[in-house]
Amino acid sequence: MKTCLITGGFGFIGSNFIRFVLEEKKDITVINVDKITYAANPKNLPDDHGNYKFYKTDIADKLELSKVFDENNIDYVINFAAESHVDRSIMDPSVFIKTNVAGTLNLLELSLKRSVKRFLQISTDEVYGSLGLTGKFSEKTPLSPRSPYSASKAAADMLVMSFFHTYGMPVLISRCSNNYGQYQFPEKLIPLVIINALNNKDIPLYGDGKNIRDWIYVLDHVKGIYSILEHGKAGEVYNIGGAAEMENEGIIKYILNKLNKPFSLIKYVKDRPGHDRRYAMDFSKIAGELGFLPDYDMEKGLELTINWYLNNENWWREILSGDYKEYYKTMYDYR
Ligand code: NAD
Ligand code: TDX
Repeated sequence: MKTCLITGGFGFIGSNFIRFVLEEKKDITVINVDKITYAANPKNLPDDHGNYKFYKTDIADKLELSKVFDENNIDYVINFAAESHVDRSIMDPSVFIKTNVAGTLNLLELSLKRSVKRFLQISTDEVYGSLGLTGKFSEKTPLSPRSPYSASKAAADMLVMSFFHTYGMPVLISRCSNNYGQYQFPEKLIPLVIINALNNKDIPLYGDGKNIRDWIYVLDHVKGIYSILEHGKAGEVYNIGGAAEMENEGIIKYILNKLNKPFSLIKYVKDRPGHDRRYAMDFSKIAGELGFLPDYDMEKGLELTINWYLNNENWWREILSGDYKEYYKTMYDYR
């Protein structure tokens, strides 16, 4: 039996990853450490599973976090915990530094002290900055973050690598493109479009709508993360991608068509400051070294995602009725 400490396990990607591990990997015990921020939802995981323990702990609180390490013999650490929304980082950057940078440092220090066997940092393509119409991000692309969110993630990546070079700690970093799928918080583009369309509400499209994101279905990301944990080489960075570049306007129109809703719901609004124009991932390294290839194309992934939101209205209606209302007003009312 191995013990894997997973932070941010009640969030979108973390919960999908934990569900995969509990269902598929019977020789792993999961310790989920989550602060339960606005983005977390304990209902993202069933509460009747074995091989699982939860701690309501802030990774930025080193003393509390050290208790988790004291009480468990941890073999692996996977750090999903983060403030993850670019727009929120523009409104209020400080918590991004606290969680994404200081929290990661706490995890690194405690993991080093306990000689964990592998430390996997879940990073993002956004650390590379913004592309023009051509080219792709490879692991050799210099870091050039442009939002407080991506700057905090880049800072964390650098700390992680420093623990490899300075202390010889067995760290790994994955950098993935934009995820979509089941259990994604409605502030992000794809669930926001599905939910607003179902409610016949305006869909805010930033700027000229031509920004491009490279999309990946969350279960492909989960698969990539597991392959890095199992077979990745310590001290290495691995890009993960879904080979699915799309303009924001195109993706919104695609979803509206699927839901039989009119394009007149689209409302062009003021652009996001510093809005990255295009992301595109070269993931040939993980494909060549670890045999990773995405299983879901955009058509299949979106069909599964749209159906999930159609079948899980209670899940998102509960979120919409809480603090999210206030957030939505602040973010969009005067845009
Ligand atoms: P999310 O916002 O849905 O979930 C984040 C989780 O982390 C929540 O459960 C939250 O409560 C928890 N958390 C936040 N601060 C914490 C703290 N101080 N201590 C403990 N727990 C804390 O995020 P997500 O979309 O699931 O992203 C997970 C990770 O993947 C992040 O590190 C993000 O940067 C990275 N990532 C996300 C995407 C994407 O498209 N969503 C793409 C690439 C990488
Ligand atoms: O209302 C909106 N209107 C709009 O036009 C929102 C929420 C977004 N957008 C645009 C901005 C982006 O070009 O859609 C695109 C996607 O936006 P987000 O869903 O906010 O994602 P993005 O900013 O690309 O970042 C995401 O991918 C990388 C995740 O939130 C990050 O956590 C991850 O690291």
